Amino acid sequence: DDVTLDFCEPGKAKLKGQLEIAPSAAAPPSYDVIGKSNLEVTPGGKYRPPNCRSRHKVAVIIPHRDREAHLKHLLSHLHPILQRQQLEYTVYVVHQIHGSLFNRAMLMNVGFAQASLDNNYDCFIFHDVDLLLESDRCGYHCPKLSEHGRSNPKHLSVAVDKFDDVMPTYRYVFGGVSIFTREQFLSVNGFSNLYWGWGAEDDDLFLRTWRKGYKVDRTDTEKCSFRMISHSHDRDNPMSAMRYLLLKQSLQRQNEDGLSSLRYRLISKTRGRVFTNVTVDVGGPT
Ligand code: UD2
Ligand code: MN
Repeated sequence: DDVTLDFCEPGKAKLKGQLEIAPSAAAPPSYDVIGKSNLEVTPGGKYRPPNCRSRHKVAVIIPHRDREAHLKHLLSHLHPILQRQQLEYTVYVVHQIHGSLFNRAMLMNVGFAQASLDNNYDCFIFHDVDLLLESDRCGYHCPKLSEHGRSNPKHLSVAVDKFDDVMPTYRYVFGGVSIFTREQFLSVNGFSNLYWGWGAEDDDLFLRTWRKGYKVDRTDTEKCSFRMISHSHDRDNPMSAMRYLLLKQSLQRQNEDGLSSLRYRLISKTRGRVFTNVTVDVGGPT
């Protein structure tokens, strides 16, 4: 931390409000182009405001496989927003190798663990690769440090415009984009590691969150709406047949299944021009 600088003033952030979103059918910019439009972002996809001290140290964690076009769209959209919001942040892309079913939740846990090895982030944003924010007045951060003690995890993607159709939201929805402080995420023991394939890992996290005495905060998220880039079901992410069974046992497992039982093989960790890439083998269902 540069303690010689004054804290950033939210009122001085140069926000734009409603944002333009390029049609997702358009070809995404290359990483090179994204880098050139974000010259203050340093290798690994890191940024800190040059003239003030950020109140937030954020790690953005994006689970990924075979969605590179979406990743480019997201990075080119998100980097400028996070800089305008005066955040100190790093973008982590956690990439699962081929060979088994996709495990979104486990990739989030890996992202948390790997980011924590790099820096003392106080805030973690778990972010689908295909969600584009529609207004930069939606804050990508945790409550202020002084409020951490009594704050709740946040669900940001309350309104998702899915392929020009509004996605049904239910009270316990927690997928898309969610935000935890370090303490909150440790307290719920992260995500479950057992959800292979599509579905319910986000509902599981919701239950874990309530079980540890938190509520899911959506109070200041009226400015947070998203556009989901059009996509079909991924070949290696079929709907999980086990998902409801797993969900039923969720709370009995919570303390043994999660960050505390996370095992994976780190294949590589590299600092790319606009993100830190963590490639992992998380195994497969046993
Ligand atoms: C919903 C949730 C999502 C997750 C999912 C069920 C919202 C807005 N989204 O999204 O958070 O809970 O249901 O698992 O509520 N991914 C890849 N490669 C793959 C498969 C998935 O990169 O082959 C990643 C990628 O970041 C993607 C995310 O996993 O955005 C979720 O998968 P999805 O987009 O197919 O799921 P979706 O849109 O039904
Ligand atoms: Mn999606």
